[in-house]
Amino acid sequence: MTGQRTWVGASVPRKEDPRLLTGRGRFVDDLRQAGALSAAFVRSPLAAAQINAVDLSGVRSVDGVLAAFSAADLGLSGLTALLERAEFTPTTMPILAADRVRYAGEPVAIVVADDPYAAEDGIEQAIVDYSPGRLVTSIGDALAADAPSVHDELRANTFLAVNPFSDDVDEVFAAAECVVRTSLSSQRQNALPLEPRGCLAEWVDRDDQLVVHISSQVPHQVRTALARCLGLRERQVRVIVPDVGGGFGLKCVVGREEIAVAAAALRLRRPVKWIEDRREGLFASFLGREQRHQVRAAFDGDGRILALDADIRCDVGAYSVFPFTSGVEPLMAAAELPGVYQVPRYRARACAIATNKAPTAPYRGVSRPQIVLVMERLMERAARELGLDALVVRRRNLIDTFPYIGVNGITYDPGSYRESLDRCEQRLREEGWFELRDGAADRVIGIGFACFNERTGYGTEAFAQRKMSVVPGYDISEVRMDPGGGVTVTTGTSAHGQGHETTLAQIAADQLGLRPDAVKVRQGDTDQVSYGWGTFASRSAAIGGGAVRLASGKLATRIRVIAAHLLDTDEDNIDLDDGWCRRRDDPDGAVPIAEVAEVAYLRAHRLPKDLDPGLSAQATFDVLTSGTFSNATHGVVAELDPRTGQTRLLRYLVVEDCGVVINPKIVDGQVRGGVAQGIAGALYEQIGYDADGQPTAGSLIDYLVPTAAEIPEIDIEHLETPCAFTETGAKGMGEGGTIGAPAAVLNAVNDALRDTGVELDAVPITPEHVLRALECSR
Ligand code: MCN
Repeated sequence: MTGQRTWVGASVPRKEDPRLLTGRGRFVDDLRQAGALSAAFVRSPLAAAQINAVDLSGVRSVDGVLAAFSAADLGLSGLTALLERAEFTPTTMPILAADRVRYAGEPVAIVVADDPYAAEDGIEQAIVDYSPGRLVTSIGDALAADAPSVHDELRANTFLAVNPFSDDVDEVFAAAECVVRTSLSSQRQNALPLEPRGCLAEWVDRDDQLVVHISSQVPHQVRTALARCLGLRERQVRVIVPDVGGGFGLKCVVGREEIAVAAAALRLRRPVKWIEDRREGLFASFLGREQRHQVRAAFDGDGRILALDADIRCDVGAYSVFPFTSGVEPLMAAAELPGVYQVPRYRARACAIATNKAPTAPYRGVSRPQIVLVMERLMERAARELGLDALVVRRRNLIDTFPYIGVNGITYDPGSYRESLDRCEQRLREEGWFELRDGAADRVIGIGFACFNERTGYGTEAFAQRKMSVVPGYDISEVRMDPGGGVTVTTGTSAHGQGHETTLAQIAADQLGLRPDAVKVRQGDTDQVSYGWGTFASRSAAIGGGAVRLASGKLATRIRVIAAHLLDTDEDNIDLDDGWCRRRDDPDGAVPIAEVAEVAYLRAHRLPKDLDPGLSAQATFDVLTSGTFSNATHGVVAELDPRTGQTRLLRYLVVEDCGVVINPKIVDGQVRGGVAQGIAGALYEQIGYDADGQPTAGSLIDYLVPTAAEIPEIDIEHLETPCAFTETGAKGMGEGGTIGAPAAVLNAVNDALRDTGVELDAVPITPEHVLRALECSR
């Protein structure tokens, strides 16, 4: 046995918090490099236009400006993200717009100056001659017969159109006792990390390397993109990710601005820094979530689903992003729509539509907030049509035998779908919320539930099925012990708020018989981490944690071999525990792990004859199935104010199951943050566009980010169905809060509106929507 399970499962305080909470974190903008210059971007004021000429001579004469480059000056190839499927049309996102702009805010030139103020002054002197063109700002516009093309290569402004499930469902619908429909729409949102994007790039002669510090979730993928765009070898690019103040998916794609900054640093042979400002971040960064779903479901008289027929359209903006492509939203929505329910027949069409708006990235939850909204609305509608209780209808349809192979070809590993719903309902009943709702004649109160699963730990196989040309999946970890017994774990994951320095240390500590504070987790440096795919898709606990556990286990074996030699016994007779290697058969036979480390490096003559000096081990881990599904039920009590139309959440309960919980405190924090983002999507945040393609939210006055005053106390209860095929038994959970919240809130609001005859099926639910609905009953 290698160590005892003592740290996995414990709420170890986050190792990163002392520095982050006392202002001692080091984010990109904290990095000071002698002689560093500042960059800023000339951006298109128009959403669609030809560029006739770019004149930067006035920019270059501004005091403090050192250089200004247009696309022609830099001469870079753009980023082309590929899906290897015929239904996808590849397009290129140029690093700077050359002959055409496709969204308001698109970068046209980069200005480099002594300081950010001079760079901003420089921007104002740029003269760009545009010929405004026709534009499309909605799915409807983009698909119109006479619509202008966002890219000449695209037919009908469609990056991707798939028909992945094509059961002949029409006969089922014709014969079904109950058919319900939903036309669900969700708005465009900004992931809005606290720290905007940014980078600092410089060429280092000594290492023959471009070194780029960047706020990113995917350092190795940034390296590949930089090397390809700049004509360098991968070895000549080092990407370092310092502390990152959130990403939420926005930073798991590669930005064109960062490549332009690196190109400028190469040209000038000076360090160049760019920090996105909040306004740029709001409208010219990567957005997400704008979708329209037309879905019908056939039910039998008992409320069992017979078939599902879905048409899914995603407005993905002007460009396909590297490496995930513009296909990520429609492909995930179509593949995972059935969710926690047993759907025997399924037809889906899904497409990614180009519009003259900022491109989209896979924002936390990626399409699952929307598909859960769809399924949960369908459950409620069917129940209403059939005169059944909506929770009863859910229970009749929940997947209840595992593993379950869905109509979508996905294998669902065991979870607690029914138990989480039962428990959530039971708690809200015991607390008297149903009585309050039914008894308070002078108040408008509703209760909403959302049952869902979260596919996590996508391995190589799952991404290969999506037919990405760059296929993420596995992770590699190396665990090294130094001569003093200290441990460094490298991981290819790249935390940006998730607390991996703590949780991955807990996993290693258990294997090595050490305390987590003896383990340092090193991530986010392509020269120091062997290889990895970064942090997204709630993969780090399941896949990164698996690699860490395997590598630590290998190192533990090596330590036991040396200890056994020193203690004159067999390695099987050695336990690693609390810093010691102990003989099982003799309480007095023990040697400190630190002494084993010292022998391994400094007194190698004491090692067993066939053992090399040093203490390190490496391992790779991948998930070779469809992934692992965590699950949850959210229960919400909402009260509507009939005078203002405001929605106030009185109670928020999450009953969730992410398998073995490595660190309950961190998991609870993830759930709470996720729910807050989900509530933001349900009730507040929206990036709108006017008819000219101008974003209507240019500051945080217009983009309504909820504060602590709007977010209720979030109560969390855990169930635990260990995953059979991850090394730790953990399933991922980093997106679940965001996935379940919009549906639970929308269901609660619709429940409150039950006497009005109005059902809402769009988010955000604004006070206007609520007031209009309430007026129907007056
Ligand atoms: N964890 C655990 N036990 C489990 C599962 C997870 O203790 N059974 C811990 C993990 O060890 C990790 C955290 O919970 O410390 C989240 O783990 P996981 O579900 O594996 O997700 P990732 O670490 O891969 O994070 C990605 C996920 C995604 S996809 C987005 S988007 C997201 C998120 O996490 N963006 C975030 N959480 C975020 N949190 C912050 N603060 N900032 C972001 O940008």
